[in-house]
Amino acid sequence: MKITTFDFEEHGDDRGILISLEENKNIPFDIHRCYFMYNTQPGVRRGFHAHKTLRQVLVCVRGSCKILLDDGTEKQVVPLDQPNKGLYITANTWREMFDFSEDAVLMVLADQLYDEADYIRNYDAFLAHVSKKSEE
Ligand code: T46
Repeated sequence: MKITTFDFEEHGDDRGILISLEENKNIPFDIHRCYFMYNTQPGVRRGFHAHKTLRQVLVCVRGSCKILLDDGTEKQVVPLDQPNKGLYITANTWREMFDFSEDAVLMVLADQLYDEADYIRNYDAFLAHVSKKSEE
């Protein structure tokens, strides 16, 4: 499975560091939504779904967490532990987020507005979906 991560340019000086995220520049799509999760409780695992079309970039802007990606054939775990690192997740990829540090803030930039119809929340339905896609 091909994993795409980004190392965002840091604009640092003696005041600190600033990172800028811009659509179709260092983010590979038009940004239509931004959401973030924090105060994630110990031991929590979130996600457990894929998207039919949504593309997203995940950035753990504070603290750390891990992302499991699964394309239906292979699984890989990507640690997110630096605010200058982005993980690109395209459609048809099952994801689970876990191992959140107490201070973790996971920010997500998405190319579409929230649409529950784009979610595949059942793992067997996900496997059937990717298998059908590979036959097309
Ligand atoms: C994803 C991973 C990385 C909204 O009302 N608007 C939104 O934009 C989002 C993302 C969620 N919600 C509502 C829907 C649920 O009632 O917030 C609640 C929690 O959402 P969910 O259980 O889907 O959260 P996660 O952490 O399992 O998944 C989220 C995104 O939904 C998903 O697209 O890829 O983060």
